[in-house]
Amino acid sequence: MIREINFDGIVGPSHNYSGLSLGNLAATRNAGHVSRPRAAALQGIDKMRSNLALGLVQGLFVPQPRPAGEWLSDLGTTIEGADRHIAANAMSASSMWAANAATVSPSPDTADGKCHLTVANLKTMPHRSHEWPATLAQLRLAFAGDAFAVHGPVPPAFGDEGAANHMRLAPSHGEPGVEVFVFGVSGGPFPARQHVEASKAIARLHRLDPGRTIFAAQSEEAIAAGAFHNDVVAVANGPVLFAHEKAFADRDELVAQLSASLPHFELVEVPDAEVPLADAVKSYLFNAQLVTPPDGAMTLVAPTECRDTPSVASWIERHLASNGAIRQVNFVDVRQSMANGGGPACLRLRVQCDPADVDPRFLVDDAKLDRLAKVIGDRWPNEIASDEIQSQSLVGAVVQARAALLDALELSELG
Ligand code: SUG
Repeated sequence: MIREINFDGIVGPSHNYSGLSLGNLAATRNAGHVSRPRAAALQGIDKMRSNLALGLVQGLFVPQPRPAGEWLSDLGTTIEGADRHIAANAMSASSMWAANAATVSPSPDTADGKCHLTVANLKTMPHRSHEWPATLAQLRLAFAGDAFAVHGPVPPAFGDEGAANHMRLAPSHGEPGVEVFVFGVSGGPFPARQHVEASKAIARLHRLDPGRTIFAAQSEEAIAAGAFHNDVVAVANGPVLFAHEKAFADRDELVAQLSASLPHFELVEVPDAEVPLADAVKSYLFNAQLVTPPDGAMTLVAPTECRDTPSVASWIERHLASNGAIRQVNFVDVRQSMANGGGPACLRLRVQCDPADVDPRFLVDDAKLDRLAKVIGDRWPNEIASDEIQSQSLVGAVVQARAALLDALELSELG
């Protein structure tokens, strides 16, 4: 049976704040701060635990090899020899944000009845541009059977940032849906990271029905306000689109298209007058997981920052009291990731498929999370200061920590 599985990226042992993503306001603000990789990874584990407790199916992706040796070698250098900026790009733990791993079209939407995944090229930011080969290796292992078609990246002339710019609406997960690809044209002072050429290529490769595929531009104002991915200002689940009023360049057109193609389409829109764009970006209200647990009560898994932002906290209170589409809000503490601009939704890739078709090493239960928490507690660095990025002892600890995790998951072949 088709279920939604959230695959969370485990926060890697090299998690640090290097201010590498122009247009990502949190990452820029926290550049140079001391990071806490162990706490970061344990926050991620706790989020997975609370989603399991909701009755959801949970999966994981493992951190990538850091330093990124092949990338450094292609640049003719090593982690010891590289200048500080290149070294930071090679040590980033950014693959934790699994929403940028791939774009996924489940089997009910595709002409060949397979679940298609295209690994994101992430070409706009140097530290993310070298993620895709290790991501692809993992996707090919996790989704190996005939039920899946795993594609390489679209050519790097065209930026693709994966599921963070893709939304699927459907009456239920197992029924044919409408796929919305959101792209950027201009971001004011910031780059538009998702290009329409890439989105269209993915829709073709995934063999989607053009009649049930929508391309919508992000508003320039949203990108300029810090919405470097669409999932900072919008999220969909089932027939519901939860979005900020200013998320899209042509909001009316998108709403008209969705209403025409999806019976029971429901828009939960947050007006700028109630939650200004700046508060939405700061709190990551929309970078939440909008999920349907087995009891059917649509739940928003939102960062604790939403509780601490008055305009957002009151909007949530009003929505719950009004008996709106979102019936419940669970707050999760992912502050270490948030400080780099990654909320609960960034940390997961949604795949709607039969869990029996997935390599079980990528699925978790509480017992497996206990084992992972032990490895993380024993091996992950407590803190990383920005001047430590190239230190031999840190690099050694990062390599060994990852090896211990792969060993615990019996995934050493990804070594
Ligand atoms: O690509 N931050 C990530 C955050 C990604 C969030 N993902 C989604 N919205 N789906 C990025 O900007 C910061 C790394 C640093 O600066 O050290 C970073 O890469």
